[in-house]
Amino acid sequence: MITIALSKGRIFEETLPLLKAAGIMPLEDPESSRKLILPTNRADVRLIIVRASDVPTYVQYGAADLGVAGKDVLNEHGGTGLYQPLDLNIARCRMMVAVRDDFDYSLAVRQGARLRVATKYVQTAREHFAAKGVHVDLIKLYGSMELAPLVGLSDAIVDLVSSGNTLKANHLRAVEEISAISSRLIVNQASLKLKRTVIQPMLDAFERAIVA
Ligand code: PRT
Ligand code: MG
Repeated sequence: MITIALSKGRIFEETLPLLKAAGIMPLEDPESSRKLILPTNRADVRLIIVRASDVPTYVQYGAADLGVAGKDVLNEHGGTGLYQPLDLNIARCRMMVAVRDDFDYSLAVRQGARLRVATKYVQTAREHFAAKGVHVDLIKLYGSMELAPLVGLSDAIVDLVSSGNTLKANHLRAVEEISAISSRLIVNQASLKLKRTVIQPMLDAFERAIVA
């Protein structure tokens, strides 16, 4: 049995065509089904539906053989025990630093001010500001980072931006790009060795589908 961990929403939607290219079709839709284990047309392949940030954990411990996770999530997880053979080039966005429209970020940085930064991506933010030599107090949040500067919780946020509409609607602006983000296929290292004859053809099919 091969178990593939996915999160609902954009990752599931954008992974479907790649699964299809590998001949794998889920028999139920996670948006309407309450099942967390979804059978597929292949008796030897099942999908499990987990939170986006939990995908690397399931694969790391071998509870899933494969998974799809954003580079943002992988950077926070650290990648221990994971093989990352393919950039699937899906769920693309950018990791950005953003501030209120009326906050002079470059002045604050020039003056060496200590910045308060709210984010779900503490690891990413710590690395980014350390590399710039900017002193920050990091405040861990679990969502809706855009609110933090509006109510005085922080001077800046580190968050994902795709269309930019959420920033705009909240009178925020992006001031720095930290990195481009896309989702990667991740594979449990032991699974790859033990189940190579089944997993390798899947990887090959995904790779052909990405190029196409
Ligand atoms: O929602 P949940 O708390 O369960 O977890 P999650 O938010 O990590 O999962 P999900 O499914 O929302 O995102 C899964 C993955 O999609 C992320 O790990 C990213 O790699 C990727 N992705 C791509 C994004 C976005 N684009 C994105 N725009 N993840 C989140 N956003 C959010 C962003 O945080 C911000 O609040 O959308 C908002 C901004 O969007 P725009 O279009 O207004 O700029
Ligand atoms: Mg989300």
